Amino acid sequence: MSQTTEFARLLDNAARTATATRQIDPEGRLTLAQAYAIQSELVKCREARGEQRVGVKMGFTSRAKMVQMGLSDVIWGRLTAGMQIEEGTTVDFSRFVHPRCEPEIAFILKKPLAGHVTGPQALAAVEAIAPALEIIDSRYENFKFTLPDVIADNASSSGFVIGPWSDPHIDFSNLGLTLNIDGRVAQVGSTAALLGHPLRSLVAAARLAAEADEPLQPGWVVMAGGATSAEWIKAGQYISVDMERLGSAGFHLSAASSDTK
Ligand code: OOG
Ligand code: MG
Repeated sequence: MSQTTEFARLLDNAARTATATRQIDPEGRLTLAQAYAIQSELVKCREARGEQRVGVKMGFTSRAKMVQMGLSDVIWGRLTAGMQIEEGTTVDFSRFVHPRCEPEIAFILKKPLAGHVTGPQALAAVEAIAPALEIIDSRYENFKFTLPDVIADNASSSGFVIGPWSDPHIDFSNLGLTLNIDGRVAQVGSTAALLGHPLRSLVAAARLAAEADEPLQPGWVVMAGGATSAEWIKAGQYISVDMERLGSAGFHLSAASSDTK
């Protein structure tokens, strides 16, 4: 078995069983290309189980996230249907290792997009925008990783929630937002935290998609990245995002592990 396959299976297994694993590259020796090859194979394991590819997520597109995690390269991960959590529903807490949640803005595309594009070109491919939440759940012990580690682990992606879709032809460059836990404000921010304008995150996604030879597809969701630091979330909580002009999105975490022990 190649090392790529070995690491992809290790991480896929950790995600499926919600069990933390050791870092695969604590010294950061793997190249980014090797790390993305592991990610690609990991996502193929999900697809082999029948999960559809539904989009991409961007990581470290805000200073708050770079500072929180100590990494400064913009990265991406692949979203599959099994990660989507319907707005307002309850998720089983036992599916996570040590989840955190962060407020994001999501794009849904109406045209393919790849390569070096301008902001207006990227916008022309957008069908709609929405307030969103991402649940990140690093498969590594103590949520600790190097850049190759987190890339291989599909950029910590675990779940995402999308709120109401809006026309993208409004100025969404600087929309105020809060991340709320049980109705209390936990983080305050703005969409401007995303590279100065969230559209720049989509521009970066188009570039990374071209480099990976995987053009963004019509119907795909692009999660632009956490606009604030992520918050630890616990069983029984209700987590929501409120975004100026675009509205809200939220979900519940089940009270405790609902397995029948
Ligand atoms: C890595 C994923 C980063 C974001 O929005 O910046 C990310 C992590 O923080 O574990 O999802
Ligand atoms: Mg994120």
